[in-house]
Amino acid sequence: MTIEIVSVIGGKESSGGTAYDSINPSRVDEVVARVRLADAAAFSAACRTASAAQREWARVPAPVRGRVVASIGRLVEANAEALARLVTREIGKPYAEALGEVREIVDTCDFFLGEGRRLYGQTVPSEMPDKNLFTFRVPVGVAAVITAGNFPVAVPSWYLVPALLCGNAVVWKPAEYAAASAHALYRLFAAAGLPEGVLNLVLADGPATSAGLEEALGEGTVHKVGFTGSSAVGRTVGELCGRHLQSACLELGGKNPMVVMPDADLDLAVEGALFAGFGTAGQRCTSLGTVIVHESVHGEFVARYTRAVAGAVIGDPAGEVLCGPLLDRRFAERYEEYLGWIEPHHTVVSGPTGRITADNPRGGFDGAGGLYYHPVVVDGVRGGDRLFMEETFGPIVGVTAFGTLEEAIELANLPGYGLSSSIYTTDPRAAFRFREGIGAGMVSVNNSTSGAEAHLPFGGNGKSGNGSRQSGMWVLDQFTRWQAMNWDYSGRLQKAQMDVAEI
Ligand code: UN1
Repeated sequence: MTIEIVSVIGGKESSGGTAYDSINPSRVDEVVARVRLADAAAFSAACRTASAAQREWARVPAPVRGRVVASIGRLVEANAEALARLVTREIGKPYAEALGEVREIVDTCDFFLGEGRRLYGQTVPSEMPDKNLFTFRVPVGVAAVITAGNFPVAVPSWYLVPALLCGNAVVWKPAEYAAASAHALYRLFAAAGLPEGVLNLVLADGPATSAGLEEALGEGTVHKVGFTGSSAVGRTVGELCGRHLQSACLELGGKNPMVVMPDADLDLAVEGALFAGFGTAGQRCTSLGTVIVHESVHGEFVARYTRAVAGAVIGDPAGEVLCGPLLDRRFAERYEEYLGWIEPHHTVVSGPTGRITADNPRGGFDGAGGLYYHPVVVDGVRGGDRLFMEETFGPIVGVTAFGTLEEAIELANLPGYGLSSSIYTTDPRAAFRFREGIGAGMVSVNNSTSGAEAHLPFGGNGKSGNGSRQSGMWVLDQFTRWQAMNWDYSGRLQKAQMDVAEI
């Protein structure tokens, strides 16, 4: 069944726009949704609508906004399976993972519904008598939220839920190739009782979004941008915001390392490398980039990893598979370019590479018109190789060997990303030294690089982001600003720094 979807601004469906088909990557000739893409003017109009609606929304008491968040959570829970099925159909994410992704929205709502009753400010001692100091969290205003399609519903909820809870209005621009999933989530949010204009869905392509965003920033109708996507686009978004003195919360790419120490449980490490490398077809920002394995266990690790990859089930994401198709045609094209980064001094230990087709099948599986690719493990990558340094969004993992922990840490930091990282060891000293030395925002010990829980700070450094953090209470600093208040009841003018009380 093909559905027709359009942007929703101020509660009204907007007509017109360029036609775009969101396809099923498991069968590329199946259209999931016929989408109308809005232009830049529609984007900036949505920001004006949001700006007008935000003032009233900010006056709704935070505990009441928390109740709306609670309703969103219950509605998502009640529709979890249908939403997960749609995600699987539209982006090819294995159903179990899609259901987990929907669960992550519910977890996010559960966390923030209580925050509506906290959203604490502080009382702060004054340096003068008869004077009290306070802090308040105030909403930023309008948040423009621009999200990728690899997590088409959970990652948007990381922005939408806290932004709305804090009293902001939102203009949400999801990835076009995940428009149907986004639209379904939008409808659940709207059904929870948000006033019109508080959450707006704008379906648009990149150029229209950046032109519309620039206009809105210039008009002063956007006060925060939440962006999840590539490091290259993130840089542009950050520049745009900086020019208008607004800030962005950037969640960008990763080249996430996994260090395997000589004392590691190798089977556990292999299991972690299999999931982080090839779950979601390697298309998480937290997916595994390179395994950095101690030279004494390198051969054994590669042998076990190769066996595990050979046995991994790839196929229809509606079934029980590790790896489905790539997200969309453009990701498949880009992934084929990454395969060109394999160099003569590398050894493809999992092979063959490329698309799974009748001519290049995997076991009996011929991919049947889907964007399915062989999982690739490349041994012998070296620091400085393109494959070692740059994110490859897809099912390809590099392996390299190291001698000392210091070397491993240096290699792990070398690509200059800093999102997720992991170490497998039974030695707590190695684990803590790794944590101290690694530049990543997230560190796992004896667990894979992907699969962060929804209430820890999520985010990266370096090429992975601008240090902003999503999730948990830390994201409140993205969607509120601190307001300081002082109240002097001395009845005279007490001057700070000049009238400090003496003892
Ligand atoms: C992403 O790919 O943008 O930690 C987010 C994880 C997931 C989120 C990934 N919870 O792998």
